[in-house]
Amino acid sequence: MNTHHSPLTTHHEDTIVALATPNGIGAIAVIRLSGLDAIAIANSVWKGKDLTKQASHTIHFGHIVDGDLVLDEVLASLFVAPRSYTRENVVEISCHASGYIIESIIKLFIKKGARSAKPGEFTLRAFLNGQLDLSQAEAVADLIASNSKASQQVALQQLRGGFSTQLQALREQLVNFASLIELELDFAEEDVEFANRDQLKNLIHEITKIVGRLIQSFELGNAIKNGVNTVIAGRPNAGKSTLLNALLNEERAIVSHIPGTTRDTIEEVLNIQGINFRLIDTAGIREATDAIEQIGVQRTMEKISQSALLVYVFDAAEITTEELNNDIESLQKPGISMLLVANKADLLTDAQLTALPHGDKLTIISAKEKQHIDELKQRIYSSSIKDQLSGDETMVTNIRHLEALQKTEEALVRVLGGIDGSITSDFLSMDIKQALHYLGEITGVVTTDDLLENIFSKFCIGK
Ligand SMILES: Nc1nc2c(ncn2[C@@H]2O[C@H](COP(=O)(O)OP(=O)(O)OP(=O)(O)O)[C@@H](O)[C@H]2O)c(=O)[nH]1
Ligand SMILES: [Mg+2]
Repeated sequence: MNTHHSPLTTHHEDTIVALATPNGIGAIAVIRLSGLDAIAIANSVWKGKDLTKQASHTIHFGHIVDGDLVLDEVLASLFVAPRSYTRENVVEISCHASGYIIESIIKLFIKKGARSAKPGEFTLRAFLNGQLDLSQAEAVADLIASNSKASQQVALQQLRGGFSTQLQALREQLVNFASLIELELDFAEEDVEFANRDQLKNLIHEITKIVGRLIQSFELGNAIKNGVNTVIAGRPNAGKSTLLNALLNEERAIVSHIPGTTRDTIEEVLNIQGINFRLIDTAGIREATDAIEQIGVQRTMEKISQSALLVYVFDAAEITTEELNNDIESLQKPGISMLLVANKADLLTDAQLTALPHGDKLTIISAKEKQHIDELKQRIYSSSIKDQLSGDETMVTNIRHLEALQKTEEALVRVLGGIDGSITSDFLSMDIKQALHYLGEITGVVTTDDLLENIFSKFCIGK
């Protein structure tokens, strides 16, 4: 375990190179060089102004040449250390995006002393050089992967500092206490207390409150980042597939009057107000009539148990009150919200409509006639996103952060218990150190090579 920045596998003296834009044909491609020799290496294959004599944050037109051979007409953007993403010298070459040109230029840079960058190595260097803390570096990957307005906003918020600034400040205060308590250990015989126990308790309460709030935010944060698993289930012929199609506004699933039409699950993403809902249409639940249908029903039950939201659809013209109540009772699971959808309202008389059990859990629709579909969408949204999204709140979206926060919380509970139970300073000190350790893991004050490897290997090359 290293405290503070681990040297990891990056060798700082190396200058690294990679394509920063997607592979394939396009208008332009950007090749990025970072490291001590980045500017010198670019200059050694450059026909144009002397790049080593230019100011930071300037762009230059010129040619990349291999001896007498001109490879391309390009633009070179210069970022002189430490004013760059990695805090090293960085040159970005914008060339024509032909696979051949890109490969030739990268090969040329390697011939002149650069080496291929590993996945995430630019961002790793940004972290190791103190440009970003670890949670910010992770936010870079989240931002690239973001596929909805909400997930982009949350990632951007984290990239801008998010909760790490807040945690860092609290952590520093806790460090102070830890050192005072350490001092007490040195004077063990004299039975003195340098660290005021009441102040310590107040601080722990404050941190616990913030940590607790962050842990709570994960449910929503995770929904924003990964989408909400939403299962559409019910009896055969209830109109589940018709509903899926109506929600997507597309004939995605096969619909027929034959019960047992859907056998395998069908998944599609529906974006409602910036949040992705992963809709899963399932096989109708009943005593299966053949082996394949039986597998389908099993799969339905599995999908329900993995979902956050269950949209239970019933044929309002057919179902009996008893059947309805049985279904609701057997499908209700802790941790899964359930919405009731009475379908085929177009077939009902006014008297039948009013006889339905009204309430904010029940939505009456006609999937076939596309009636009240928007109302259902609104309910799907508000059943998962209870709080208003303001766009600037700090939210935990990362399971690694969640786990570190939970361990911090556990350690803090032990510290509080320790103060109240008047345990000795050395045990108190140990629990505080644990809390500090887990808090530090989030921002990367405490890292291991494995942890960094794990995080950055998931990045793409060139980032
Ligand atoms: N009148 C009316 N018919 C509907 C409505 N929704 C669905 N149906 C009809 O009900 C039948 C069954 O619809 P599906 O969407 O295939 O039902 P399902 O729940 O997916 O059925 P399985 O896949 O077999 O479990 C079809 O003939 C649909 O046209 C509706 O709102 N009104
Ligand atoms: Mg179906």
